[in-house]
Amino acid sequence: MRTQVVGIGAGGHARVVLDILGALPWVQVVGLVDNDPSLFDTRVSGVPVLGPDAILGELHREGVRAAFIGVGSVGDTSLRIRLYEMARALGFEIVPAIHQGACVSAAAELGAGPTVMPGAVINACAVLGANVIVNSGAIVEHDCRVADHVHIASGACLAGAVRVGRGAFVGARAVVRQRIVIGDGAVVGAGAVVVRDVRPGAVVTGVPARERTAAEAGIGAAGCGSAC
Ligand code: JB2
Repeated sequence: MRTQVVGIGAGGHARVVLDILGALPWVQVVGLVDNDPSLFDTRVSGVPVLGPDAILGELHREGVRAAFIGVGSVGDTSLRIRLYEMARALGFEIVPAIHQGACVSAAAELGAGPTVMPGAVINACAVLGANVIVNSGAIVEHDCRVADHVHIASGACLAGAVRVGRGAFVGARAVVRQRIVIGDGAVVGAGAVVVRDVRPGAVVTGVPARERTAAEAGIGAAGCGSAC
């Protein structure tokens, strides 16, 4: 019997996760929830948008016990964290979404609900927490420690034994040198080359990466700007 799954979020990231789950014979995605009313009763990649988050409890009572977090977030991971915690509190298991074209070492450890996109590499003895995204073509090298809710964006590279703190974001094509520590909630901009530890909550961009103010990094109320 297939596992019934609901997706939380119906934007670009959800479409990529649906693509991955569509190839898994044990998964049946029954629908998506999204708080944008203009999406209700539409379809995303052929999957119906059933309504807002408020209907998740009802879906759970009807027997849907698994979910995926379909919101990706760029720069600011707080929405993904909130949605993951909401889904867990309602009793949903978060399904793993690992693309068949990703390369995950048998000696790596992945936490609950990982999202691993096409072409990603997770090498031996890397340890990932819950709700982590390793996006398309990103590399998490051997012995890295990646905490809960981290997003490693497309093409980023964590060299060996890098530590990334809870809810941090590493932007597209960023490179992080061996043994660097990136603090909780920190943001590494796209294309940055990180050669020094990054303190919790800091934003770093550039080559070599330097700490910036939110204004310098183009981060406003809506999250990360072009720097991410
Ligand atoms: O509280 C919410 C909520 N807030 C926003 N609950 C639910 N269920 N959905 C929420 N959303 C919805 O997330 C928005 O209404 C919108 O439909 C969706 C976000 O879609 P968007 O395409 O803007 O972003 P994304 O998070 O799917 O993708 C971003 O992150 C990916 C990792 C994009 O920037 C992608 O390019 C990127 N690859």
